[in-house]
Amino acid sequence: MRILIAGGDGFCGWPTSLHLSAAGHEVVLIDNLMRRRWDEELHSGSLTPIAELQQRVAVWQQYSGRSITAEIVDLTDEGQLFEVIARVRPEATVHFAEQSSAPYSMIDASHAVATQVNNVVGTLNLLFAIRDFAPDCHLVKLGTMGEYGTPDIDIEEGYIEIEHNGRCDVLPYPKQPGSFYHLSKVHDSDNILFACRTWGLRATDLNQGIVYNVQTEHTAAHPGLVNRYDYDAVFGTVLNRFCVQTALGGPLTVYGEGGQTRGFIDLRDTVRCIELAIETPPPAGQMRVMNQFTQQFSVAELAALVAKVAARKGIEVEIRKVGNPRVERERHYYKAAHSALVNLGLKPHLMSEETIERLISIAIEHRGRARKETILPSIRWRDGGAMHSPVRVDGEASGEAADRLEATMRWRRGDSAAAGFARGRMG
Ligand code: USQ
Repeated sequence: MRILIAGGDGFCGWPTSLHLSAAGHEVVLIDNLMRRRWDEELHSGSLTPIAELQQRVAVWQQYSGRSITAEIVDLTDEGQLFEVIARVRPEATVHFAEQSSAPYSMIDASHAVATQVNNVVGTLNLLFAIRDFAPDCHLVKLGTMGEYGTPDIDIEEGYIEIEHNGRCDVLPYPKQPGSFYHLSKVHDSDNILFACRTWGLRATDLNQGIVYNVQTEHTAAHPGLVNRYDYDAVFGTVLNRFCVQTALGGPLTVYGEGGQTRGFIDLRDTVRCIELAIETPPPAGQMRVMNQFTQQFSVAELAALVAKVAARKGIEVEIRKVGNPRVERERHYYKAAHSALVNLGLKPHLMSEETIERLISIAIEHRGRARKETILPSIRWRDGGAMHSPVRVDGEASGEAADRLEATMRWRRGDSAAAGFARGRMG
């Protein structure tokens, strides 16, 4: 199949591009390299050294004998995007090309606006491009479990049957997202549903949980194919962060009570889920929704698991409850359906001590590259104020902590290159 992968240079996009190429599909990868620029803006970066996009693609060709076409395209540039869709006429498009960090979207007004403009405008342009140039194309869109929030009832896969005043209908499941990033995904879902209903497009919205692990068979095959490993407070996700924190001597930063419960998925299952979705397109006019995660854990459970695996490796790591920068429920009911992908054939890689041990080992191998000052959260979501965290990461001098605070305040005043950069994205 001819598959366009938007956002193919990122954490999920790159391994998915390799997986689909290895499976024999014709892959055209588009990306605006924004994820690498956010690293520069935040003075953070992947713990693992990652090759430039064109290098990666060249290594893949040498290693596998298969080619991936890579092009620099920004989805918010309607002209660029329309040209590529009209030329490639993809049979399926996988859309990862979004700002994916909740904390990034909560930094200040410019970052919230940049997130929503990038995500909502990019997706809208893609919908119009598909309508006009490839109307049979199956759009496979990465949504997020965070669209649902943490309601006090079971979460379904996209839709819920509701009985009201004696009548019954199947309606989109209510959404209570927890950040401007998660909200951008809700807006996307509404726009996609509308486009399917109005224009007869076909789409799958994959509400993905928190991805852990950094490797797939293909990214581990060659140093030039290595995937990113994020651990900073803005882009790093919780389990991967705990593994890097372990490698750096701790502590494991549990925000608040640690009862926050979420759906989790191994990166190896992410790439397989995308493949399963592509192989089974919904009929024209339908937006199918599948919850893409395999297990639920609370943050405290994960911290305990990582500490246990660390102890087995001879590393004592402290679990520390730190002030929660976010506004979220720290103890709550959580039960979310996730059978659709299993019904399509997914055989989950359930969370194992081996995977965690491997993540810690990779982190130890590259710990010299870690920027410790990026680990602690610096922005309070409630009011945008700076966190005065009592936590010290090993080796962090108090001067560095003060620098971080000062950088945060500069950011908030809007006189840094970072804020200017975010505003520039809107123009
Ligand atoms: N948390 C900690 N300590 C940390 C980091 C996080 O306790 O050091 C907690 C957070 O407070 C939160 C939970 O862990 O309750 C998850 O945080 P996260 O940063 O791992 O994930 P999140 O911000 O929810 O976002 C990530 C991805 C996003 C994706 C989402 C799926 O960055 O792209 O959409 O996971 S979901 O969470 O299901 O919405």
